[in-house]
Amino acid sequence: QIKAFLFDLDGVIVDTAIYHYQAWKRLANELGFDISVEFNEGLKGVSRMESLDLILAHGGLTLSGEKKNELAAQKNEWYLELVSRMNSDDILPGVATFFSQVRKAGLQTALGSVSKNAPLILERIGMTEAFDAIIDGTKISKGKPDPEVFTKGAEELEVNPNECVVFEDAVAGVEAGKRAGMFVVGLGAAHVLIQADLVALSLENLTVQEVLSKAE
Ligand code: B16
Ligand code: MG
Repeated sequence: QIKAFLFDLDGVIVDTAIYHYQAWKRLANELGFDISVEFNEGLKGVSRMESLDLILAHGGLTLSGEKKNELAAQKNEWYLELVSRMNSDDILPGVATFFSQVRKAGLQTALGSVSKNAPLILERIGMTEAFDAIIDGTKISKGKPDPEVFTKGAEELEVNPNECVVFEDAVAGVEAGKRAGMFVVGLGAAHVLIQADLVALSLENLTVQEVLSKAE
């Protein structure tokens, strides 16, 4: 029986992927190269430092740990400038309706994000109270596709992995949910999120009953 829904943040509740992309692109450009939208797909759900490593490798650069910390801090500063303008209008379509159905169904909720900025973003959009547990980048040591973020979520809610459904838009996140032993709903394109148990375009295209009927 399903007892909890675990949600990714970026791409599921809000679209911060665009801001991450803009900030990383700005950094790459300053370093003398560019990153494409396609390349950015591979950064979704990946931690800040791992993302930087992928970007530097893409640009053919090898830098010292000190320089990398500096660049990661610079990217985060640009990212926070963009995020600081967010408000409840940035909540993705269908999220509010879906969450009211979740509550009516008596399910528990957790956030499973590898972003260290997740609590700040939840505050900005006024959704902190919507979650019974919040797992963010400060509580984990490994980013997606490692299952840690979702395993910790289940632990905090005191439920078993097979009682959880994960909602994810990223390839790495879907893999993390599967490795945690959970039912995974992929939000996006079915040919991209091939590991997901169920795929829909967004939460707007789903009902809680539909998810429960497939997951149970
Ligand atoms: P930060 P999620 C992830 O969030 C993003 O998808 C990924 O692009 C980002 O690098 C990562 O958080 C770390 O974010 O730099 O804010 O700590 O998808 O797990 O909600
Ligand atoms: Mg995501």
